[in-house]
Amino acid sequence: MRIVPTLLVGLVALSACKTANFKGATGRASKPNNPSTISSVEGTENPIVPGTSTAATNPDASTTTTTKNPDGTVTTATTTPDGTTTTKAPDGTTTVTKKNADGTTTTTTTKPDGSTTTATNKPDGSTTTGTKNPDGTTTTGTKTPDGTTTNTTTKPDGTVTTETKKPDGTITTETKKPDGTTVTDTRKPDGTETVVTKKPDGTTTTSTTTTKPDGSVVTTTKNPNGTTTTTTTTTKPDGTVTIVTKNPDGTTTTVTKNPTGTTPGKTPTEPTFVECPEYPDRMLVGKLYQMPANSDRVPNFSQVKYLKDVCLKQLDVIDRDFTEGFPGIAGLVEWFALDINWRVNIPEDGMYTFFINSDDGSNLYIDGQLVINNDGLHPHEEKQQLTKITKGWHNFRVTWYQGPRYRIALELFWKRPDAANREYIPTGYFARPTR
Ligand SMILES: [Ca+2]
Repeated sequence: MRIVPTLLVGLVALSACKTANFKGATGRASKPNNPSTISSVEGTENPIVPGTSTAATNPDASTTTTTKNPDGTVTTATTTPDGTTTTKAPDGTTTVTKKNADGTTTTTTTKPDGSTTTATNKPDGSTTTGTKNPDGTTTTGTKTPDGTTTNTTTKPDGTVTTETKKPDGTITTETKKPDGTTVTDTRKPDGTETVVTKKPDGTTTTSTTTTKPDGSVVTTTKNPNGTTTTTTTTTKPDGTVTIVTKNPDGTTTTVTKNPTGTTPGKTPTEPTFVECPEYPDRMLVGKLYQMPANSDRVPNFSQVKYLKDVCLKQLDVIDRDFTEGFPGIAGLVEWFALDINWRVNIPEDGMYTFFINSDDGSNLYIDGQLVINNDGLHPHEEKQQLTKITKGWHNFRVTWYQGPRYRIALELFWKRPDAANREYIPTGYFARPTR
């Protein structure tokens, strides 16, 4: 019976592609099993006792170890005389581990969703992995003994992204687009970020962003024509943001914004995103998620990290810099997504035109049906749709994400039947989502 936990540990290690561990485990498991286990199953209908494993030698001299897991599922591992092991896990994942003549070990994992990952471990300790996903993207990764990891992702449209992480914390992301544009983004542990954009026409733009000890952020951009633009963004403790731009012609532009993004002189309003209060109950409820950098669309919310619920009164975020973050998460200004739900009491039957303007992508759903798709990584962009809708309560949902800092926009308008102009949907028609 002692063999069982050893085998299970080996299988867990295998799924993490640690071939060395797996080799040790199968080496033991392929020996004749604990005799008491074998004798206990002889003559029974089901030859496998829960929580035990049995080993059998096949006509081709391979050995199959069948393990019945405590939950009733079965895992099988077959080892051929040349040392190749094939494991079938209860979830349908198949793993093949092969020792190659050159001393490397190759582990191929095929998941039920059709994705295939191949990992090669070399004797020098380096690892190379390759993954083919069902959506057509392929990812290859290497890890060298010094700790540098490189991941290259190729999309069906030909875009190739290579991310390199060095042991000192420097992250370089190089994106080659099908049109020939190359964007290289280098982030150092001290917060310095350099973005070099090379266009097919040979022009190069280099933009370096550094954070000064006083907290101000300075971006220096070398334009293709040799001129330089310098932008200094300073955020005061009260949330006021000052952006000073030194233009190539020697002029200076200064823009000051209060914490809500409006310029002084306008009536200051409350922050856009607040903790959800008990009252009033007319607010929109947004589930806030953190998403991976370089995402190019609204995420599948089941695959990203949920952070918290935040509330907002209206979708009236005019295109602006977003520097204030969220209540309790002040630093979150990029690579986040919101799943916003509320109800709208439509005042009369008729044809309504909805307009959604966002930076970056967004989608509008009414009663679960996609009405406007404005998705993608883009500056503020508006789409509209004429929609027939009946009087009474309807479930509204807007999904939205913010790509790289700092620009955001999120506005939803309607034009009522026979109305001359569009407007934000008056908050008097709003209620919280039922749930
Ligand atoms: Ca943006």
